[in-house]
Amino acid sequence: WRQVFAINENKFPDDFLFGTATASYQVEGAWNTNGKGENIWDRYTHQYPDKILDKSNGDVACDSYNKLEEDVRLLKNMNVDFYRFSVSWSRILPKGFAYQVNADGIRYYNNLIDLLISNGITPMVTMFHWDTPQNLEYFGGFTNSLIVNWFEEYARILFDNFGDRVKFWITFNEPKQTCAEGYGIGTKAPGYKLFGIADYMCIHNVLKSHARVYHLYNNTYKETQQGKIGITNDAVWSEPKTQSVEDVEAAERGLLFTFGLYTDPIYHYNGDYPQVVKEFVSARSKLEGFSYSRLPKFTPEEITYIKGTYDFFGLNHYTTTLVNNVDPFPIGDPSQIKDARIRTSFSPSWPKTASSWFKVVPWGFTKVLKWIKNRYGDIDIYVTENGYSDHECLNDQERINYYKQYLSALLDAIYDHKVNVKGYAAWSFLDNFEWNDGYVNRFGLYHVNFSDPQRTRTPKASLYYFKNIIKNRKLIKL
Ligand code: PNW
Repeated sequence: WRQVFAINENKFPDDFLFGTATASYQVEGAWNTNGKGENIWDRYTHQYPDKILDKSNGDVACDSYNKLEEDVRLLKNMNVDFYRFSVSWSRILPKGFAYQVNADGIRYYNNLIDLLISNGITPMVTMFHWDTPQNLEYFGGFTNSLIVNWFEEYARILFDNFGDRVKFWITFNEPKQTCAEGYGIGTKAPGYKLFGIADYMCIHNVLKSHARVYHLYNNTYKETQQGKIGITNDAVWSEPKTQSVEDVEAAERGLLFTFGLYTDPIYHYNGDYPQVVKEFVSARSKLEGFSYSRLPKFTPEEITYIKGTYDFFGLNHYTTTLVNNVDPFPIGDPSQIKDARIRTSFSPSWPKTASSWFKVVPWGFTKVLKWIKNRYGDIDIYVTENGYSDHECLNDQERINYYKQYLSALLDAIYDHKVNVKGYAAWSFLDNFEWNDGYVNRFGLYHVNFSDPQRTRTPKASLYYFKNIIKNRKLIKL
């Protein structure tokens, strides 16, 4: 029996789907072409080039807007089952609002979707991957609760135009990055710094927007269009730094603050934010002199409205941190870290990548998948991103090693812990605009030459490796 078990362990389930992923601002370019409106990443990179490692921007990026035929040919060559891409809100609605629809934007995504489908590739579409129309940011973007209406109007246009062919919808990609980095720490667009306040306002509205669009789809489109809808959150596994009770609790609290906060209201049986998050933010707010908690409260009706609004869960996973408990921080400016009373670090033994936030810890992937199943039940999980960053290179053996180890950890979750993982998307299809790291840090399976006006794509060694896994539907374990 051992032999049979060993074979099974290396084999992906028969219905397992392989794909690869990108996002509009990171690959499309054509930032002001054919009616596209300005978005917050256009504004941020143009206004504050110093915030980007090589002072670059996504004006041209991979020029995927103009290279759609070539890109689909490359995807076809990889043999992927699905391609995950995002729609640029301001390419569809240049002003952000629904009164002006850009016909060229509709045309572009129609062409992409049609070409994918005629090549046997399933489109998986993210509605929002961080690029809010600039017009909406003037009014507070995701800190304004009216965005629930603005997002619903945008989603309606996507369902009306593409829903006949798109069967996988992801409302938001990683609200944590939008909210905590965009409005809290201020390192990502729109670059506001009101940590522990604006980030909580943001997530409150993201969750309501997600639920509104889920209900819109469910009530109006699902019967005829027959698609699935979910959200993608990113989880960093939190490993206790020591086995002390305090650190073990702190690691769990770390996960609830960095992941449960964004996931519980939709996926937890009771809905709402995690109890420990509500308690810690409320207690800290009081100490700081607030007469209310900085974490907004959902009404019982809102909890019910948001709870269960999913058909699947999208997980982005890259890395792990060590977490330890800290005594209450001195009173000063609020922050989510002070609310959580945690400190994070890396073990010096973990292999580095090109990205400062990212070390290689494959077992963290198994643990986080197991944790998700324990907390949210036996839900369908699609890994919507996982991948490795290096500097420009074609013979990317470290990336191959990363995929080998992380896919092996994923198989452990499937076979040892019965986690229902249905698919996996490698981040990324192409080297692309890696946000604050510009074009310095690369995640692609295809190399892109950004100094060449043609943006020539060249397969890396990892492309051949990944292609082989897709072909054989199995992993040769380390
Ligand atoms: C994701 N973390 O962001 C994004 O969805 C992609 O657009 C991005 O290119 C990719 O990962 C690589 O950075 C993340 O700190 C950023 O764990 C940071 C983390 C996770 C995901």
